[in-house]
Amino acid sequence: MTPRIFALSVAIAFAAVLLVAACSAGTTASPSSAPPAAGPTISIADMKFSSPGPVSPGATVTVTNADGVEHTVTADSGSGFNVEVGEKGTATFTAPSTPGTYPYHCTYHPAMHGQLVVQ
Ligand SMILES: [Cu+2]
Repeated sequence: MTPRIFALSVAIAFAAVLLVAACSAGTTASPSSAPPAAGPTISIADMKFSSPGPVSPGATVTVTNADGVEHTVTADSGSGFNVEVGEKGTATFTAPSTPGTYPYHCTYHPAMHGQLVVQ
């Protein structure tokens, strides 16, 4: 191998390493910059809760509020969860770690009721 070809090989190998490094940097960086994966979501619209299916214990539950008024997702009993969601806002809370059915309501609108199933 002539020195010239050797230098060319080294350059190609170096470029390949840079390419791989760039790719892996891209894949490791994307999870933090991308929006969180869609998890269980309680949607509020027209003064009604729309609950997700059963969620895992300790899951992060997202609450979206399409209404022009503030709501809360408040467990009926105990200190299971209680989160305020501003108008057109989004909030998250942590589901209870104990499996069960957790009825909840909105403290501002006592007629609003829902149920969170943890299993
Ligand atoms: Cu409300």
